[in-house]
Amino acid sequence: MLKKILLIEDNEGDSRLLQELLFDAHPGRYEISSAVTLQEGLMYLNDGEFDVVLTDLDLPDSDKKNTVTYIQNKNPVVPVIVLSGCESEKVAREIVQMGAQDYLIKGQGDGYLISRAIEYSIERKRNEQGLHNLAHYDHLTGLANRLLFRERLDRAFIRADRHKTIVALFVIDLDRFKNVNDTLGHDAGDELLVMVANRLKNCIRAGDTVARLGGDEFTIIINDLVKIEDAALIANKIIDVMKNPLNVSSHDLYISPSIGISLYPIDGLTAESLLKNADNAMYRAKGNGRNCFSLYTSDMSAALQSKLDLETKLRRATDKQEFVLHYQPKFSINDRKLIGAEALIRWFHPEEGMVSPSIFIPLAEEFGQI
Ligand SMILES: Nc1nc2c(ncn2[C@@H]2O[C@H](COP(=O)(O)OP(=O)(O)OP(=O)(O)O)[C@@H](O)[C@H]2O)c(=O)[nH]1
Ligand SMILES: [Mg+2]
Repeated sequence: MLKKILLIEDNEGDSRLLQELLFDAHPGRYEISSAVTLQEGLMYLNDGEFDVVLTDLDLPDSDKKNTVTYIQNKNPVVPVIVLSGCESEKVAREIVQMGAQDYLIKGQGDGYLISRAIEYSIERKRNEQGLHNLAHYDHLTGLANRLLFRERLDRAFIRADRHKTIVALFVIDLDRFKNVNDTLGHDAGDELLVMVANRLKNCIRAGDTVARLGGDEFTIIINDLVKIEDAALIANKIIDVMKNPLNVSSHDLYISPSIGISLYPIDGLTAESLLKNADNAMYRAKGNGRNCFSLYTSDMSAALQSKLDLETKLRRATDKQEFVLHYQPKFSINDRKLIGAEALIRWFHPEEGMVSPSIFIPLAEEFGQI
């Protein structure tokens, strides 16, 4: 199969020799584009697809060590082989350690050896890429996983600082997803997660990231937001696209999302705080009846905190026997007799006194303590 090579070499003689050696060894196997400066090489990488880049280390517009970094920044998937004089072999070896796939010493070896280095580099890069994918992508949906999500989020912060824009972080959890697993099985659940992933991908622009953090929980990083309102627009778009049924195992399923949103730098400056806040907002969306979104507000953590405190106290209250029953007698008006009593539960808290049932009953219900 024809392989496309980008050769970046400022010495015309070296460039011609290498092309001739490759041609003699394997006529017609390689198509070579040649550039004489790094800038020209990077332009080639912009415009076309290459199977491999061969680059000289001593280019007029670059220093030895940065050449490969520039190439990899432009195209992270293309394998790179460095060409060095024998006096720079040590540097060449270091550069391979930094991420180039191989090096060749000019004037050593024939076309067969160069060809072998090329094939081997392509193979090696493919393996590296495979390992990279395994480590960075969710195997079920193909979305970014938690690791890549964190890398992208850090990059989004830097970008937002530079451009004075906002990053929106969405945490999306599917509503009652357990029902799908329980009624149609885990495989159907998996199938549904893949379809949801594809729909989410369609809601965002190329520079944004959708990730699956695990289970039925997804996140989206939206870059370059100018107005906060735009985050709400995108959230509504997601809710809308999820309204159409998904066909899983010949069933039409309806699944809705609950979305929590936090914004950088307004709601937090670190990945942890932003994620925690988006999570809290997502729980509020669940609490508001699901299939909706909620923007994080700073009072939310205070409200949430006092709710969590109350939950803890409520759990201990049973052990400490802080609940008391008050009996309200029932009289029959007709025969003026006591005919029974209603038992009313009261929470007598040692510090806070009598806590109203209108506060603790809904909480106890929510926490499954009733
Ligand atoms: N099919 C499938 N199910 C998963 C996977 N990972 C987690 N789950 C299930 O996803 C469900 C997620 O549950 P939750 O989000 O807590 O609950 P839910 O039923 O969606 O209800 P709410 O989120 O509260 O609306 C659990 O039942 C998990 O067992 C997976 O990879 N595949
Ligand atoms: Mg869920």
